[in-house]
Amino acid sequence: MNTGSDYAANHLAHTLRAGSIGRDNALCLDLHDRGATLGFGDLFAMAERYANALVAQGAQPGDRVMVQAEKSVEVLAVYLGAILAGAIFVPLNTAYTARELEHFITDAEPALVICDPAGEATIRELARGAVLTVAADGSGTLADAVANAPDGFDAIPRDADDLACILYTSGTTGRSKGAMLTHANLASNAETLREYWRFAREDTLIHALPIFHAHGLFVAVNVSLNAGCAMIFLPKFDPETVLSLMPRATAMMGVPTFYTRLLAQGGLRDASATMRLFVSGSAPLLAETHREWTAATGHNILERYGMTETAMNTSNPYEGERRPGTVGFPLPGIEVRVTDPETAVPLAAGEIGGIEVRGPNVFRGYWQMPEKTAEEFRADGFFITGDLGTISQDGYVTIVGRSKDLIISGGYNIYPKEIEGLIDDLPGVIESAVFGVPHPDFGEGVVAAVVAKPGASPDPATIRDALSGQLAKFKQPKAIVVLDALPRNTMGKVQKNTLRETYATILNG
Ligand code: MLC
Ligand code: AMP
Repeated sequence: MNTGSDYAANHLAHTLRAGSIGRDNALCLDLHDRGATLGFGDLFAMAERYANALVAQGAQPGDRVMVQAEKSVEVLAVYLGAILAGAIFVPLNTAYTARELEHFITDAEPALVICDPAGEATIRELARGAVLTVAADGSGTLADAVANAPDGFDAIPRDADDLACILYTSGTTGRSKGAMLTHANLASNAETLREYWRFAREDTLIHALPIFHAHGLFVAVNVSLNAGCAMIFLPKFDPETVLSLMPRATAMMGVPTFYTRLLAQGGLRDASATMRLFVSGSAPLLAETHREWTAATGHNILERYGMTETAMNTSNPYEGERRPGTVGFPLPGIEVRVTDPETAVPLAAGEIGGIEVRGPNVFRGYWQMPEKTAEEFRADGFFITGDLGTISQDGYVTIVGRSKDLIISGGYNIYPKEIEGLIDDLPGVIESAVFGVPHPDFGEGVVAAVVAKPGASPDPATIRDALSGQLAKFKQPKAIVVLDALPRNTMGKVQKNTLRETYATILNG
């Protein structure tokens, strides 16, 4: 079967097929856990059948197709099928609870939700549209729908400015916003990164990231498909498995936790002999980890910087100095500036200010939130990232902090406000402050300081229990301390810096 001949009218599908036209038998996916492989022709034929199944379930162009399911080739086929069908793909973290899902479903109004069989009852209560299931092994009602779907699908025409995906990202208000990414946002970033990082059909990428976020989907999957290279597609990150497969690969993309966990394994120098590129992002990579990795493998990790709203913005160079502690240069075609957060005036090299970005990668805005969108853009089109940084004389961008109250744990973003809101509503609690402190495995970990009402004694175990059904596990505090009062400055503002300093080592042991 030769698919893809008429993807030209669908901007993103065309880009994702570009690397494999005429190479249907070349290896696309090594599904190591299933002991199976797929060629590019197999994957795109599968995607076309999925597109037919999605349409049969009522997914019209512009409709949202939401997925909360374990990583699998079937979920990948839903992504590609949704793009081919002109629908908007909306992936969700599998860790989200029913409380969190309610908001996403109400907000995105999906025509179809695809979920794990275990979550079906909950989703059916929340969703108005069709619901199908898919388990990690591919079984479920989605498989039945696909079995009844015809082969072959003419890609629905989509322009550069049409929406391809909505990715939810939390915010300082505690309410998640849907970032609207267009076909051009994703296609341009895939092509830019493929070229910048020299991805080619000879490559084999270890893919151990989740595919419900920008890193695993827009960077790892889109770049590999655009390059026409193979992926060893793993259900999750397991350091031993990754180490054992490394001799078959040439590249890996990961969050810093991947690198610190692999460093603890040993045997890296031999295992990495065939590798040409290790990319890190989504969270700060400690300069120390960068150096330890170089010492252990002889490879310098290439650190880059991105966001859900913008895909990738900057990258250390492929050739040239990969400077530890920095995120490198603006990618080709993308402008990055550092401005005074109050006046928006661009700052000189070396000065710390707000990082702003403009380019074909920058999203169209937040789904159904025009005012919020307007707040985050300057009049000249630069997007205000909420990250604080500097640009050196020789052009390297360094992220030094965040103006947004955000914790990044193992590459996942956590907004304290959402957790504080839930804790403050618990009986016996006056108020709380949630903050991040160093965590040996996840970089940062969540800590909650709680102030009890007079006479009440909410103990950490009760608070933990109360949060467990409400919040995704990665957001739940790894330590809870009960205080008489929160530290405040003279203006009455809670001093999270003081809390961070006081409890800096609480997650060490
Ligand atoms: C798991 N846990 C976490 C966590 N991941 N807690 C805090 N932060 C995390 N990231 C919880 C588990 O629920 C479990 O709880 C305990 O911690 C130990 O879990 P584990 O089995 O050791 O974790 P594991 O499943 O191995 O996951 C760790 C991980 C994973 C690092 C592999 O978190 C991961 O894949 N992270 C990648 C995230 C990512 O792709 N981010 C990109 C966003 S895009 P308990 O209580 O059961 O013990 C983006 C833009 C950009 O940011 O620039 O890329
Ligand atoms: P998300 O909203 O999940 O897409 O996360 C985006 C945020 O992750 C950015 O705004 C940064 O704060 C952070 N981030 C991404 N890459 C890096 C990096 N290499 N170093 C430091 N922070 C990063």
